[in-house]
Amino acid sequence: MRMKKILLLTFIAFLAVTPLSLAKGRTVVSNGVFQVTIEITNAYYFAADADGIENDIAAEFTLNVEHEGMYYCMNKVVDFYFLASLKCPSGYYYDYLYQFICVLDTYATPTIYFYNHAGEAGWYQVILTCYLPYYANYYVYGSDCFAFDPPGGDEGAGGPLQCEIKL
Ligand SMILES: [Ca+2]
Repeated sequence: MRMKKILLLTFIAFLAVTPLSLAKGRTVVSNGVFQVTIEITNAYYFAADADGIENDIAAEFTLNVEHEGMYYCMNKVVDFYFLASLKCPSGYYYDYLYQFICVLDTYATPTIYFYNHAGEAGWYQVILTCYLPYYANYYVYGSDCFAFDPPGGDEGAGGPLQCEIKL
């Protein structure tokens, strides 16, 4: 009994000291015909736009779109949605919805830029969710998350909030 308690406490202690930046992984979304795999590989802040303030966030991810399953697909074009979300230390969320249209088989390493969003000190989370069509009016979805703590303090607000994805 005592050993179980020690093991449980050790496990909890391990979870408590695991950095959030390690909590990342590959996410596979499949509708039985197409499979989309996403993984946020890195996220950081820097000065990306003309204001010169280090309050811009970049999140690099890998995107792999391929055919899956036994069904032959005549249409080689895949159409799906990406929700790019940024959670700030204050708890505010910024969500940007993108439509992706690509041909099979696609592998890309895009980068999401959140301009002028890093105005607070503390931990940020980038969450990328893929919505893949599944029959009419239904979607299958999956998310990948990357947490990071930009060094330094409060950089303050800069220009307007913008988001873009560059391939
Ligand atoms: Ca900026």
